[in-house]
Amino acid sequence: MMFGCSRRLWCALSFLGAAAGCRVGFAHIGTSSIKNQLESDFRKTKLIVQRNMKVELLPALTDNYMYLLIDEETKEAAIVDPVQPQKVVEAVKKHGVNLTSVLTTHHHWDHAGGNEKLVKMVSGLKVYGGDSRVGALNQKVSHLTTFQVGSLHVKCLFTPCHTSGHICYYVTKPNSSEPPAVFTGDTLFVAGCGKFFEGTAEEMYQALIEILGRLPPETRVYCGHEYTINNLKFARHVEPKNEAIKQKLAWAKETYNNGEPTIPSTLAEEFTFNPFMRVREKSVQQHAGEDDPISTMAAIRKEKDNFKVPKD
Ligand SMILES: N[C@@H](CCC(=O)N[C@@H](CS)C(=O)NCC(=O)O)C(=O)O
Ligand SMILES: [Zn+2]
Repeated sequence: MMFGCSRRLWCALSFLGAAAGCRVGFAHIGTSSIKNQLESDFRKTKLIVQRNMKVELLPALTDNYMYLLIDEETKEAAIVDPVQPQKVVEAVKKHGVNLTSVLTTHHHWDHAGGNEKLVKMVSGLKVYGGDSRVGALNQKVSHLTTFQVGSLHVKCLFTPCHTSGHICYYVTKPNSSEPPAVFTGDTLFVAGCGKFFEGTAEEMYQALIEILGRLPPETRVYCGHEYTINNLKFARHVEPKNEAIKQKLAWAKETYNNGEPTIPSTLAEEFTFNPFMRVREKSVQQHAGEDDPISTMAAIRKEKDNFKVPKD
């Protein structure tokens, strides 16, 4: 019931937000910040519990996610892309953990825009990132830099394209049989990928296929935005006969309508329904009218940039 109300009000407000005509930095505008507030209050948090690590999904703004990563052994924690610091501090308190690290995927406002405030609220934070444009950065990382959050191992994966300094964070617990986690920011989304603002199709191919695609298939994918439904509608347009896309879309609609996150997926799943991870498949290449994976990547990204998302 609550959902229906919030959702209708959101639609009205999002029209006002769209009329204001802005993208990055939109939360500074009055109507949009009300919209952000409503939307992220409605969206539920979700806790993924493993024996050695917990990940709490914290919805932020309209469709962003922040992630609280907890090492169960030491109760040390890290936060990924803390754009709304007050919510982070509340989650840290609720779990009774020691927040030591900020993992920043890229410098865009909707991801790194809370860093400066958070370092004032919590002392001694290590702020990781791969781009000097990241606010409050004090631990600059590059490809294959490693560090720890308590007993958890974090490996930085440099995936330039959406931005030229984008980093994904791959997290494992040594000697554990449980699935690893990868925080993919705006490089890999569930069933999609980020826009190529500062890079090329070749770089996105490298990121999705050669780097992320080579992680263990059971790795859980925690991405920067709740874009799953729109991404799957585009995926269906690319591959109308793909059953994995149809099934995932039906599941995502139901999940989203319950106010629940559609995240995480796994890398194995992504290879079944994400067109940008399927650029080596004949069906995707034929749709694009291309015969190699990188030209296909370029063509479908361009097509998605102009795709009018159908209502159903
Ligand atoms: N299509 C987005 C528009 C916002 C946008 O451009 N998002 C950026 C990340 S902040 C992006 O890379 N989107 C990927 C895409 O639209 O395929 C939406 O559904 O709201
Ligand atoms: Zn973003």
